[in-house]
Amino acid sequence: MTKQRLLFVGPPGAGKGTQAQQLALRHNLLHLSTGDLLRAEVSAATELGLEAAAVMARGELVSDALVLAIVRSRLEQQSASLSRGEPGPSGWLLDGFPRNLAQAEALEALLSDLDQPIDLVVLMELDDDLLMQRLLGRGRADDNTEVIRHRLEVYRQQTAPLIAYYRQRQLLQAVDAEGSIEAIAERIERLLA
Ligand code: B4P
Repeated sequence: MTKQRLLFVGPPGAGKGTQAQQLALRHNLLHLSTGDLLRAEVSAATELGLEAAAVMARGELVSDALVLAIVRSRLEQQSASLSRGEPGPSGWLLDGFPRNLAQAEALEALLSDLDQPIDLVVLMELDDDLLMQRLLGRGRADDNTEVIRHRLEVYRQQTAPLIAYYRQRQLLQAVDAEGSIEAIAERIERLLA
């Protein structure tokens, strides 16, 4: 059976969102991007969005409690709908979450409650120069040189420790994120079998 509970980890601009969206479609997985969910809150100008907007614009991480509340409610909803036998995706793909050890530990506890262990953690690896090029090309509000540099620093300090955390649990597989979108998708597909 194909692996169907997946995490995508990697530096900003590695292409997590790009690959996650396509993979979720191909395999009928629930795609949860904390970045997209936060941006939706910002656009809707909710209380949560107002709190997140300034933090995101600085390239820092939004508070763990806030992000966790979002992920928890979505995963619990899906689990409840599965146990009622309703149609819908049976697996999920978390893109950009967790982003630090506290989030990883909270996720572990949540998934243990739901009896849904992680099958695979995909680490997308790319050089800083290429990350910078891709993000400047994308041109989102938080994609300017200074903020990108800060996001890379935040990644190194807070997110990169997840690599050892998941490697130790024998869940981590690294993928070279340089090349065409299709070539990278094929590399990821090979890990799912
Ligand atoms: P995210 O939304 O997660 O975005 P990202 O890491 O910047 O980008 P990603 O790796 O998904 O790259 P993409 O596919 O778009 O985070 C944004 C902010 O949200 C964070 O800084 C933080 O403030 C907040 N946040 C999110 N999750 C959080 C959490 N768990 N806790 C706290 N805060 C959180 O690709 C980038 C560009 O490259 C695109 O233009 C794409 O078209 C291009 N591209 C992709 N693949 C390519 C390829 N193979 N070749 C050439 N270009 C490619």
